Amino acid sequence: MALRKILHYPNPKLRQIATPVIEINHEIRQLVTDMFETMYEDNGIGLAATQIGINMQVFVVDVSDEHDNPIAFINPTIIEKSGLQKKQEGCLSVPGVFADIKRAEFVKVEALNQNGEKFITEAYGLLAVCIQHEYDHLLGKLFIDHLSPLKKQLLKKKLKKLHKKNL
Ligand code: K1U
Ligand code: ZN
Repeated sequence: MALRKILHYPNPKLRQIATPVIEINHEIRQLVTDMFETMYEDNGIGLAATQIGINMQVFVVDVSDEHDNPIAFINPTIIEKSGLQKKQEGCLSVPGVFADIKRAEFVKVEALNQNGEKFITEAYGLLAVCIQHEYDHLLGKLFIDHLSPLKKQLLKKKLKKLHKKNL
């Protein structure tokens, strides 16, 4: 097992569109294991391969308090969504920034697991938010892209200041 380095905004790799996984082999299973380890280490509830510089359609989530509900999604497709909810989001690739984002209340997702088996999951609440957040990462989209142009501008200024402070 190995911890992977998480890329931070504005790294251009975060804007790449992930490509489907062709074969679920030992390398992919190792990637999924490392992604769970990295996500738990950083106190995250989700992590997309894009965030560690790997341009493949893979993300992991676990919104449980006990870290006992890990789910890996390979080549996911959101096949249904409905309703609306507004929840505060953060992102391991945009540290120090939190914002209320509107997302669907319910999603139905089809994907492959680490064993290459197709599964369908239905999610509400925080799990639905997390799945949509990670799915966006695979499309090169960040949660701050959902903000109004004005709010995004203000955030960009804050991020620049934070970046200078940490140099
Ligand atoms: O993709 C990521 O950067 C992980 C991100 C996922 C996420 C958080 C909050 C709402 C939607 C998606 C995080 O885990 S950031 C960590 C965090 O802020 C958080 C942790 C536990 C519960 C709620 C938020
Ligand atoms: Zn994120």
